[in-house]
Amino acid sequence: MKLGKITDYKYEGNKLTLDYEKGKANIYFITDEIVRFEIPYATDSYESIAVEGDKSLPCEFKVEKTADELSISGKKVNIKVMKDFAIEVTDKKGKVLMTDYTGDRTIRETISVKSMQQLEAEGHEAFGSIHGEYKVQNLKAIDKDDLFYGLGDKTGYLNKREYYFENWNSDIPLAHTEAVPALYKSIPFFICKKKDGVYGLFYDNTYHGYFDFGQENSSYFVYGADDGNLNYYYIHGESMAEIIKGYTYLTGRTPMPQLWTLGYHQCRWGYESAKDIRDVAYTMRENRIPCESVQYDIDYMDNFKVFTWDENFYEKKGKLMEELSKVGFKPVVIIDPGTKKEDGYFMYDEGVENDYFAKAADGSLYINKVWPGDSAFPDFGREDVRKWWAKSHKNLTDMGVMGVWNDMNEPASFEGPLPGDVVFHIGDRTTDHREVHNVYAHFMDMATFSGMKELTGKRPLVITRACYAGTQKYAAVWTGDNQSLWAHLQMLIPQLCSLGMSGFALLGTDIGGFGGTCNSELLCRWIQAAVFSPFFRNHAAKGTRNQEPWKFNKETTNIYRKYVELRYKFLPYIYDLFHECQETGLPIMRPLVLHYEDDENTYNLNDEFLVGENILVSPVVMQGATKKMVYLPKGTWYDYWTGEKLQGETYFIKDAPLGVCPIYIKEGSIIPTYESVQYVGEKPYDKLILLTTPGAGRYVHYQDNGEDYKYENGEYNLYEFTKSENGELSTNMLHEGYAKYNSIEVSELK
Ligand code: MIG
Repeated sequence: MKLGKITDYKYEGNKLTLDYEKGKANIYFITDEIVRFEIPYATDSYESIAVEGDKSLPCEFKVEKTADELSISGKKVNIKVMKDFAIEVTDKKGKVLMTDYTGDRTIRETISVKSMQQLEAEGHEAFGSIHGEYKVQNLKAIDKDDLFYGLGDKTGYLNKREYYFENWNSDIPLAHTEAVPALYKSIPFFICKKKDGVYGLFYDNTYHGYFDFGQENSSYFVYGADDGNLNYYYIHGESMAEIIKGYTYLTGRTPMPQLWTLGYHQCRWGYESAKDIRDVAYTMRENRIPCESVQYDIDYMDNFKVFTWDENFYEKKGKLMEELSKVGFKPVVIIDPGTKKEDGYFMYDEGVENDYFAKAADGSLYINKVWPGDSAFPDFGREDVRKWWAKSHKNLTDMGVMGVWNDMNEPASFEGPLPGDVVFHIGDRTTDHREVHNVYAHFMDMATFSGMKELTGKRPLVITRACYAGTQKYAAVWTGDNQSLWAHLQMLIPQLCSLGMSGFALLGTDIGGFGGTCNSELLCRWIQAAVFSPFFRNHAAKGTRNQEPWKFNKETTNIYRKYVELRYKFLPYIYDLFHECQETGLPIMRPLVLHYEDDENTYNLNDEFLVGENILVSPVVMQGATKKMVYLPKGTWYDYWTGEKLQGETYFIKDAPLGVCPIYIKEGSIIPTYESVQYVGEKPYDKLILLTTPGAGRYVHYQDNGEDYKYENGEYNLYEFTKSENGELSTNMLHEGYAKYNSIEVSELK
């Protein structure tokens, strides 16, 4: 429905209310850079789940009515509001950044109805019709050079232009390719990079959403949602990095993790007994492959009942965990939301007694099947339910559990999807599955985070499969059930970089691939490509070939060890990037375009990434390849393995036999490193080794106890290292509140 012309407006505080001939609209000025646009189709008092609390800051916007339009002038942007709530944003020089497309939707190419029917009769899909008309719909013009980045865990490549996606948290058992429109996560945020300018849009609406970036028609993109308000934030910035800063200002930033969580993790669905876990843990140590955890998948539970422990297969509660903790293993266990329907099982009884579970439309308890069979689904949108769930983690922490891995929280179900009318709540408000689906995991993760924080006093490790925008405040993510395919190794780079640009810093893939059959070459290349993924875990499905490196051959084990050790060496650098993320929201793994926006060669670079600004990784991701075409951006770079000096803005071929992953360090780098250990905590980290490259540079290094919240009271150190052109290094303490290193050494790469 079109709103027609503006008839009146009111400007109060930071809110502009517009009356239209056929409805209303609102504009909220959040900061000089962030403006929220809303057509309150469903409610006039929408409370965001992603954005917590009032984020508005004092800012200046002047509003003027001219003929049929409103002209708004701000400090950073000017905004024109026109009929039908069409919006145009220009920069202060008058260049149009974003403008609504006001024409009709038309398909780029059409075929005859007859051909279409023939195709469909044979089971083909024809590109010849519009994906859908949506209740909430917003079209914006696309310029010839526009590129689209972000949107969370979507498949395919970095640049989303000409692709179509949906937001509906989905557990997809098929291979994740660019033909799959939705995966586990819904993050309705993206950056549009223009030839001369950039902007971000965050469509904060939790209903099933749709994004067509010019596939239907190259002159506009379409955003749609099944219900709710049109509710989007325009985020201004001079660079992509500034947009990410603005977006994470709104939705929050990945908090400081515990240091050990950044180490290596081994996992498999199918470690069916204490013996399996023990064997893997001790074999890790025997092979001298550093490792923090051998994670407990659903097999550890008694009949898949959450917060229980199967003593038949896994021995006495806590015994195995205690034994392995003596050699440095930190217990991490899986938890699913589905709660087994079984009288006498404490979680089910407590949930029923207190009315904590979702209801069917007729008011009866809603039941669907998941691993434990018939199960009920906690109504996590309610605070009392989250408190109960949080407290229930005591069953785990009493055994020594240090990290929780939330799975199946799309929510996934075995007997068809949950119907749209299943009754859930958001706070005290009654609503249904259609609105809650995409935030179900978000609420569950909030509960897990607060429970683990309260019970352990440490920074919680919560790993989640599903999420919504803003979940980065509570959980790390992994990309779900990938497969042992070269295509999935290749996708790791754009997928993690896209999630990174969408606010998620702590993330990773199942190394080696979850489904399917891994082989030694694929595993070697995967550990290399993943060596800087912040969440660093090898995981595989039950029934697949075992994926611990020694299950292949000696060479694989040696290559694997080399890269896990490399990871442990760079731990303090990765940790520093998390510290930086608190301020900037920038991810750890970054696409080159994020720092080299003027360099066209980076716009569609899908097989390289940066780690912070100083390290560039160009892994081999093709079967059989022993050479890699590397692109280095502007500047001087040094080959990490040979010390060779290389000039940027050029492509070249690097020899990369199976044991070599091309890595480059930028000129003037000062990179903090540690000596590799078998696990974090094996020895005190009392020696810092600064890996430097020639050239002047400056670097700030952060150090704290790596575990709890004492840093909030000043218990941390900030070292400022400066290096002059002739290589002289000086240290200045910017903050001193924690035991300092015994020694700081310099090791120059040349
Ligand atoms: O239906 O817990 O993505 O990591 O190993 C499968 C068993 C359920 C899916 C997760 C995967 C995990 C598996 N889970």
